Amino acid sequence: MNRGPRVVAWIVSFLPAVLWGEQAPATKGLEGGSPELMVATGQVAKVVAPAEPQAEIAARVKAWQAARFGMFIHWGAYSPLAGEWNGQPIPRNGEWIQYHANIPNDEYAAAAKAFNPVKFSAADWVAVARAAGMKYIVITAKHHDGFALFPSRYSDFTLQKVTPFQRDPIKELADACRAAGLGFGLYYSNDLDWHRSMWNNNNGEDLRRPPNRFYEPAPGKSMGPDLARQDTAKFDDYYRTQAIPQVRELLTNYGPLISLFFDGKPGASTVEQGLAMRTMIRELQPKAVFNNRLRSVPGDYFSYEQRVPPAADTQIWEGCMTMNGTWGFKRCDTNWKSTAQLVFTLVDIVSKGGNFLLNIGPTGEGFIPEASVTRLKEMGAWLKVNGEAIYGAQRTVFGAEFGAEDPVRKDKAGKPVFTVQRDWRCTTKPPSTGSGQAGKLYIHLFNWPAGAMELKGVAGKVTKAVLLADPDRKPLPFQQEGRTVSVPLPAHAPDALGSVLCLDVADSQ
Ligand code: FHN
Repeated sequence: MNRGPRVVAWIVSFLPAVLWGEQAPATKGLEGGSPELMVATGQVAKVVAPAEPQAEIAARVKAWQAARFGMFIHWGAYSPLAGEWNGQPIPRNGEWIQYHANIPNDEYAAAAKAFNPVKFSAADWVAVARAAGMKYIVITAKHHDGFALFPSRYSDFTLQKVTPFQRDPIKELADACRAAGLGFGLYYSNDLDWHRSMWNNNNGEDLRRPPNRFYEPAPGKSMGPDLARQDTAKFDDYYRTQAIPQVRELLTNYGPLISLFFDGKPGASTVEQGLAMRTMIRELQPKAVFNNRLRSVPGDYFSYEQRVPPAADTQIWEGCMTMNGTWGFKRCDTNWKSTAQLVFTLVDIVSKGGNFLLNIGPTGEGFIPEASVTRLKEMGAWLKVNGEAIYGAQRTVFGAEFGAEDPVRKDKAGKPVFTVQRDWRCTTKPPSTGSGQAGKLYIHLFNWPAGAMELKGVAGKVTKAVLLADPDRKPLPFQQEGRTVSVPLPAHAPDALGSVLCLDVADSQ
């Protein structure tokens, strides 16, 4: 990859941005090869264009942040394969089947012909998301395999061109979301496109491995593109003739979008390319937010993946997570997280200032796995009672509830081990100025305290305490001494998934 001069030029001209662009999270707990690790450890030059004015970003993300809970959908040519190739389950994620089974493009395209989801119903998917209490949906318009779910003019590898299925599921889903009052967002794999043969991994030209042999990188090794072998001329051609025109199609043909989830890898695209994308997004979809994974421009929010930061994160962020172990459907992956884990994760994320984008991987016929539907229904029932503590809620005012660094134990990087506490979390709503309406502290209790819940460091005068699970919202007795508040509680938690104690707080004692 001969990006040396271009990267150096950009580093010089954007050095301030590099210093205060997206802060690469500490390397603690980052899996080997993860993009952030590649940047944090200097494997890849970190070059970003200047961020846009923070006030503009804050205004743009407001409605998206208030939504707090969305559905991620990974659906594509990999879905009918169900994580199996030649009758064998592949390693890792279902949507990476072409990579892990090292399937040459022509064979993969032939297999894609079987994708004919005649039973797909956008209305059914939206109904599941609504019942779950989700406020927006983000679906993979094109993943790393290059297969587009939408009828793109800029690729020969689309659902409509290679399968009997002539409908446009992206349009149907966009319309169903709008009819149901849900936000609609799109995922686009901007830097990886195996069908375009611009990466050495799995583009049919990969000489390192015999085709159709299962492949898994060595532990800690990146599964991402081998940037050292990236063909820059091919990549630039792809960006100009496909990535940018396809994103323009998505920004133009599906109505107002709430968000764009890019999935690029650090160092793959240039700042010029990132700026071209950002300019087009701002021009065509001024209200849409996009994440940090264009990589060469900061974006509006940071995407955490499969993990929640140990403490509240000052960035604007969204955590995306699978419900089992794979994004794309994989028949043999029955390692489902419990509803209790998913509710805790939702609360944990919101208490740290983030949005939760929870994934489903529909089957090749277009059905959502029953195990996902069940969990989503149960999350929706919990949110029916406790949603006011999530939607429009902000991060905690405390922080000690997350846990603490161990005074003795160190991790592999020699940093103190963070011991996570899971007893309770706090989400908040500030007093609305002028209306005299009190602020709210929502104390989410996962480990029901014996006797009373005691809170230290409460700034303000508590005027009322109720349990959201109490349909009558009967006021609970409480004592306040300075900044310490104690609320005697009933003997048993009203909700096994998490019970919310709501404190009204006047903003001065
Ligand atoms: O490689 C992809 C993966 O398949 C999935 O789409 C996730 C979702 O955020 N993103 C990449 C892994 O970081």
